[in-house]
Amino acid sequence: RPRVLSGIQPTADSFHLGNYLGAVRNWVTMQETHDTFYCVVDLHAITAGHDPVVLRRRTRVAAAQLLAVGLDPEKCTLFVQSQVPEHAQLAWVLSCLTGFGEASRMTQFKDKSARQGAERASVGLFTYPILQAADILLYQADAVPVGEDQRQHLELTRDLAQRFNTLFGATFTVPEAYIVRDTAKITDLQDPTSKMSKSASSPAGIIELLDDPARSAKKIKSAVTDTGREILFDPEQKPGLSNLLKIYSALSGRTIDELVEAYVGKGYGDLKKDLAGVLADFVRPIRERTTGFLDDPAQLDKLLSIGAEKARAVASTTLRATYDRIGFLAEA
Ligand code: AQP
Repeated sequence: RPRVLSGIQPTADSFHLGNYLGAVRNWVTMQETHDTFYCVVDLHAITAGHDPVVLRRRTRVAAAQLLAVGLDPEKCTLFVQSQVPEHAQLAWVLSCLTGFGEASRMTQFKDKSARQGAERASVGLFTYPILQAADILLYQADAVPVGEDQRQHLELTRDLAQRFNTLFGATFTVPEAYIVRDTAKITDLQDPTSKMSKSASSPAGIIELLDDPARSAKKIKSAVTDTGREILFDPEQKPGLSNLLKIYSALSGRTIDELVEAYVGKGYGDLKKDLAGVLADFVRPIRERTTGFLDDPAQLDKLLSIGAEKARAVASTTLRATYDRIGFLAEA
C-alpha cells in the first residue's frame, strides 16, 4: 500500500471547514486504501506564541475531532508529533541543507511574519516548512493530502528529499502533494477571495465544526454573496456564492450541477438556509463523538501513546539511515 503522512496544528478549539474539507476528509478515505500516518503537530503549534494549558487542551481536542470524523486507530497511525522526537532530529539535518534564501521565499512565512512584525516572528516560524519536510520524509510518504495553501511547502519537501538523495545516496521517498481540486481552497465567508484561515480570518469568516450550529447558521446567512440573483457556479464572477456551493456539495454529496439545477428560480436566501440545515446535520454527530472522546482523557492519551510507538518504529529507522548516510557514528 502506498504510504501517506499528513498533520494538523492544534492551534484552535475546533477545526474549521477549510481544514476538514481541504485535508482531513481525505485522510479518512485514504485510511482504507493507503498505509496512513496522521499527526497532531504540536511542535508546529508553538511557532507563533502559545499558552501551555491551552495547547494541551487543543492537542486533545484535535485528536478527539480526528477520531470523531472517522479516523480509526485500527486502520491508521494517529499520534502527537512531540511524542516522536525523530521529527525534531531530522528537521535539524534538513535545515542544514536548506538555503536561507530558499526558506525566505516561503509565502506563508512572509504573510505570517508580516502580520506579526519582523521582530516578533520567531525563527521557528521561519523554519516551520523544514520541520514539515521532516514530518513527511521520516515516514517515506508517497502522498501528502493537504489544501492548496501547502503546495509550496510540499515543493520544498520534494527539493530537500532529492537534494539529500543526490548528496548522500537514495534515502527518502520523494512525496507528491495530494490536493483535491474541488475543496483545495475553502474561502473566508466574509472575504471570499482569501482562504478560510484560523489566524487571518475574522470569526464571522470561519465555520468551526464544533461551534453551535445556530451560530454557524447566522454566519452562513451573513456570508458575503455577490450581485445578481441567479444561483450559478462561477468562482471568478461569484466567488462568495461559489464557495457556498462547494461547501454544500461536499457536505451533502450532491454535485454542484445538481445543486444549481435544484435552485433554479430560487434565491441566495433559500440556498443559505438549506446549507445551514445540512451543516447542522453534518456536525451534530461529530460534536457528540468529540465530547465523548474528551470525556475520557486518560483513554485518549493512551491511544495516542500507542500511535506514537507505532510511528516511532518507522521514524527511527529512517533517522538511523539518515544519520549513517551523513557520517554520524552509530551507537556502540
Ligand atoms: N481554507 C482552506 N481550504 C482548504 N484547506 C485548508 N487547510 C487550511 N485551511 C484551508 C488545510 O488544513 C490542513 C491543516 O491546516 P493547519 O493546521 O496546518 O493550518 P494552516 O494550513 O496553517 O491553515 P489554518 O488552519 O487556517 O491556519 P492558518 O491560516 O492560521 O495558518 C492543511 O492541509 C491545510 O492545507
